[in-house]
Amino acid sequence: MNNLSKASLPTPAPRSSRPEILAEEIIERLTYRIGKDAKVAKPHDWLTATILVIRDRIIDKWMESTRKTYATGAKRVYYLSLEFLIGRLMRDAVSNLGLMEEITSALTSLGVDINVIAGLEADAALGNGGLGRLAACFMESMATVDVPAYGYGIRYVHGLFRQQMADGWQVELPETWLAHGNPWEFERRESAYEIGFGGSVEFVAGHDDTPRYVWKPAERVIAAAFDTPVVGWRGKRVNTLRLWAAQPIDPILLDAFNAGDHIGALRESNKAESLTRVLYPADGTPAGQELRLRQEFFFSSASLQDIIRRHLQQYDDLTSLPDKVAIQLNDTHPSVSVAELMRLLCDVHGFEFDTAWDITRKTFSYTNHTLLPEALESWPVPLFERLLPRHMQIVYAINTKVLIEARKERDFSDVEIRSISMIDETGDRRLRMGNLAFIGSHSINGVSALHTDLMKTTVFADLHKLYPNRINNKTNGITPRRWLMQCNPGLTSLIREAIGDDFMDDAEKLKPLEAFAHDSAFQQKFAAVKRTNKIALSNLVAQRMGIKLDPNAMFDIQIKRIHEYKRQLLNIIETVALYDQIRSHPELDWQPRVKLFAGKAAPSYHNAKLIIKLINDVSRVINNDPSVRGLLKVVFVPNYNVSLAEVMVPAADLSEQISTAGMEASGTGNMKFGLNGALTIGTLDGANVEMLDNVGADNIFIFGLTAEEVANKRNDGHNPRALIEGSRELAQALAAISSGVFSPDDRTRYTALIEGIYAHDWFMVAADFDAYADEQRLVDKVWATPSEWQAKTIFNTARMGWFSSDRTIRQYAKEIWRAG
Ligand code: B1N
Repeated sequence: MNNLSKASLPTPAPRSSRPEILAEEIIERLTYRIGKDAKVAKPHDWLTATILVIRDRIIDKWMESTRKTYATGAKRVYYLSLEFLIGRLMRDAVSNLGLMEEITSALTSLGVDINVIAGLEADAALGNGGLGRLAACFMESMATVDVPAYGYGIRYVHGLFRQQMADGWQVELPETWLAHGNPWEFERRESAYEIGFGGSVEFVAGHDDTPRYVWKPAERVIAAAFDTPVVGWRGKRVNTLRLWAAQPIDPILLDAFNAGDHIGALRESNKAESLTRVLYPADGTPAGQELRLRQEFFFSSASLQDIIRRHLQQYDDLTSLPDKVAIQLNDTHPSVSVAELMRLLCDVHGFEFDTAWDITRKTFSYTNHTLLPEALESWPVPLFERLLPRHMQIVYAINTKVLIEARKERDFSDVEIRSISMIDETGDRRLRMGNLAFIGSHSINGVSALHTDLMKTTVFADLHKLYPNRINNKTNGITPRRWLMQCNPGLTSLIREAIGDDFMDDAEKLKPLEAFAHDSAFQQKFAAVKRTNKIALSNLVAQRMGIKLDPNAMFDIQIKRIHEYKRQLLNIIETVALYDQIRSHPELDWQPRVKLFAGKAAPSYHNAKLIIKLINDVSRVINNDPSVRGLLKVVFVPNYNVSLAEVMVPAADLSEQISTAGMEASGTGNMKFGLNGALTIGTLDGANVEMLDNVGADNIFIFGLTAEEVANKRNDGHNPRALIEGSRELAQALAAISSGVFSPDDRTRYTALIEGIYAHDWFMVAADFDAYADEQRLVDKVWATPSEWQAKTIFNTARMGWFSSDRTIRQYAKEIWRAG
């Protein structure tokens, strides 16, 4: 089509937001898109029809945003992440478009309850935990602060597994978010790329006689694009989340089929599609299988080919790539991109190695999310070389360049050279993806102040010495739209009544709420909102688990992945100790508590699964003991996901953020709770440190060893046995668990788990126990004076605005991307 005929095309009329029109359109979609009569339509049909109507309101803004970026020549930001933990989209989209009242009333006029259909939407659980949820918050904030951005990831057919309890044990079931179709996504058949694996590298003479390396892959699959719009607050900008699905080059091998091999005819096709079928359920635990490396390369290559195509279409020349493109690597999972961009620039687009290297480093930046040695990705060299032979050559070439620079110009020692090398030679040779990402980027950021400091002194100490200006901090944030306005409408209304609407556009404008902290009428209203949220959670728990909760009790909540460093074990051991105390001293003034837990364990993580079982065992005993009835309850809520968090976070009085200091890079659940007025009990770890700075020492319960003390204890030798013998409460709780008080059916179930605490106590459970237990009694004391508790609660909400992901994204845009 030529431009003349394009110019004369009719443009669709802008969509109305009047409830009558919305209602009419919902019926129209139901009839003509879904093919259902309103009289027999199922709730799911109403949901799909409603989403289709909302989607139309997004599309106009989406196209407008894309056109604006093109017309202004603005820099585009690409966020490459193997995970996007989105949750449900409908409420988010409607609320950000400012159409909540209109859609609600349109549906009401049709006899449909928006809350009922909203509850049917499947969670998009394309992530494991904090890292994936951060990517989702960032997508929403980039649209909100008007950064032209694309998220790139994988369209997993099965997201994070569903967790069920069987006799208190975690059982994993497949998750099927696409079962009812996905009305949010647009398949872009024109945006498809070939992705190669294996094969060999040939050295050929190019057409102008310059020698070129050419990779001849043995296997190829197609990456097909699926786009989901991401609406910013007040619908300002709509960005794109582009997820790749693997498809076979040939859907069926007809020769084989005709020869009667009906299964073999589909083998290639199945193999291709299995590439993007499931999300790896490991969070901070290594997932070192070949399929994982294939997934990483698959989405990296597809994204880079797409970025290059878009850039060339507009600018015609890749020399300007770093001026117009910023690529953020979300941890090392997409870090093979560094080698892939080099390959595309040198082998496909004819750049000299040094020029390509300059472009590459200026284009990439990398976020590190963990320092745990076992979570740092590395691949066996033979595996990497077999799958990506050309990339292996490029990695060696880069490594040579860097090591020579370090040795010749900087006089680095052998030890330092070994630590900056991309190849780890301590055992079997492995490619260190963290070093590749670091070396290939102009910016490397940590996710909290403490974590960034530790990066400089631990894993990246020598690379930091070589490139001292690259490491910087960008403390994580959360979107206040989902994590306050949508999940806690009661609190949102109350804040609006008190201080007006400014905070809705700038979370730091929650500050004026401080003035109400000691206002007893306001305190009571704040408490009433909390109580309503606690009743909503109690109803959910009653419905799903048949357990009755008392909304007057303190709701003490720990929700996050189950991991030894996050110390759910410390929490449950302290719960056992409290149980003993209450029974020994029933005459004391105990404050009623409900201890709530939720979270998934990596399927292969034995101790994490055992900790879930322990929580359930303890829960059964305590909840059935009449001597603590009304004072203590323990609940493990199954299948933690984003939607469950949206109910639990607003209902919390106390937020447990008790990781071993130095091990939680940031945490983001801590921020969600604080914003919703829960008080935190926590260690000086990750972003807790900055929460302390922001809310003030009077409004947070900090206990335990510092990161430095933990490191010293580990170096100088730690004697947990002696410590335990000196702490009666701890010793008794450990003895009870270890001897089978909570597992009469298998008395040695927890013996080895508890023995680990006696033997080495790597996670400092024994070392921190007394400080934790004492702090919990202080929590009780404050809780006993409601006006005091309420004031602290209000200070938390008022002072958490800095943790908005809008602030984080503005810092990335200004200091790393130079965009927006
Ligand atoms: O990233 C979050 C932080 O708030 C958390 O503290 C941190 O633990 C989390 C391998 C990870 N770090 N590393 C991972 C996830 C999946 C995987 O396969 C590692 N997740 C974090 C956001 O910064």
